Amino acid sequence: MINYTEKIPNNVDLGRDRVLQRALEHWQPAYLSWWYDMGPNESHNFEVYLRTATSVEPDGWAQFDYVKMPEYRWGIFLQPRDEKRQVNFGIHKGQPAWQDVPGEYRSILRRIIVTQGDTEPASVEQQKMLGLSCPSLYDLRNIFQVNVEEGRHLWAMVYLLHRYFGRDGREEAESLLARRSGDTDNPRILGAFNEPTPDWLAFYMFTFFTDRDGKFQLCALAESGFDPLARTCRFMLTEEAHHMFVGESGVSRIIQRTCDVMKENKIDAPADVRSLGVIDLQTIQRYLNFHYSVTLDLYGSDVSSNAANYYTSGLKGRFRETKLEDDHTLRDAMYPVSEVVGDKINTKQVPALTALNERLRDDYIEEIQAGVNRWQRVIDEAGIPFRLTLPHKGFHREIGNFTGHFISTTGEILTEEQWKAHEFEWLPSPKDYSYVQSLMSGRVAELGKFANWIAPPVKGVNGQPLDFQYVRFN
Ligand code: BYC
Repeated sequence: MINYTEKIPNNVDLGRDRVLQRALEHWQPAYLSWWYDMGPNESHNFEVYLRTATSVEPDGWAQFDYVKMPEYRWGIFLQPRDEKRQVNFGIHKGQPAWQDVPGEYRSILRRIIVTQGDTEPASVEQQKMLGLSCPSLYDLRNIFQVNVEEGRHLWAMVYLLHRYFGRDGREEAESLLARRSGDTDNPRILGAFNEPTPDWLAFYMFTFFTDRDGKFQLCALAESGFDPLARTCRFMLTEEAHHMFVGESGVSRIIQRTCDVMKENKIDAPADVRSLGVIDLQTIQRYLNFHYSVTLDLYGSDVSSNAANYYTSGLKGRFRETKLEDDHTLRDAMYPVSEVVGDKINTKQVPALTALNERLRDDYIEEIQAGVNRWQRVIDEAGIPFRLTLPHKGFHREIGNFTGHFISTTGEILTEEQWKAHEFEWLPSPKDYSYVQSLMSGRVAELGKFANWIAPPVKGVNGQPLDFQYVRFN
């Protein structure tokens, strides 16, 4: 028998809970078998310089060492309990935070946890092949770090399902290993997690845009009145920060390299830029448009009775709920949402309770805009007259009020025919994808070397130099 207390670093007293131990004994081999099947391709013998969470102490929660990924110690950590914590919003505001699942909310709470849990293995599946075409050992190590931590986030949700939801929780935990990203019969739950991540530009865009949805959703769940969920999400956010760093710095390094080549060679036409083996800024803009729009869909409908219920019942709060100054019940508050009326996009006021998805999306957009501004600075500093912009909120949307409408990147309402005529000015075309992939045909694995299409990072991982052996291939 496996000693789970040793094998799974945890601060939930795993060794003393026999029921939970039995559930995990059952699930863990299935998880590993999923990892062997769907985890990073051909990587099982690699020794990777990884960070492993070993506690929740702010200064020293992680240790770095070489690990074979199937032997990674996927731990279970909750932020320490605050005995005085209360439900901070909704109709139960002021009651002590729940340490167990309130019976009347059992099924919606399970649904939220399953939806969150489903995204974690999905992203590992989406990134499965990318290790074969990494631009450096540094980047290879980073994608593996992201992958094992998404695995840990799956463990975090599975812990909640096993510990608090009995038999149906165990069944849901099994289904989390059965769905597959992009599978026609048994897909992942949310749209963006069924899209392919075919190359490294897509990977960095995904970790910048989609992992940041992860951040905002986790922040909303970290406000939950169901205390174990709140405490779990708080710790997950610690790791999430690195994933977004990988995305933001990855795109920034690609932009940097492109700008350097453009300046050096005094060129700006995309064909000339491509002829020198780097990614033209226009293609980067199209990838941005794609990842931004599919990620906006992840917030759900602009007007949603589900979202209102989650909030009213105290299960899912707003971004930084406890820092907001209002009544935290939103009984009389209104919030603006967009809708398409004829050939116009109008704004209308709706009860704020029903617009909570839209509000979280707006909070997200603000942070995304700041990140895009940082990318812009790289272009500006190179003196290149090109602007990276976020497309209109209604562009290329499949969930919410814009569904079924054909909106341009600048917010004009078009006919389907007009929209199609511009599609590949706005979104990556098959040719763009094949060009980007042509740059990434093999792995760059020499110490300290970086592929031609990306600049080196400013510094290495955990104080190590850039020519450190971040991955040993054995
Ligand atoms: N695709 O009222 P509606 C992360 C469904 S990312 C497909 O509009 P609601 C990560 C919806 O499920 C964060 N279906 O929306 C990132 C519902 O179906 P049911 C993940 C969609 O319920 C990178 C129906 O449409 N966490 O962590 O208010 C790497 C009507 O729903 C979509 C969470 O999402 C879509 N895009 O809100 C790794 C938090 N959108 O239930 C990890 C938990 C909606 O009627 N989830 N639908 O069958 C939630 O809070 C909510 O489920 C949502 C949707 C915000 C997603």
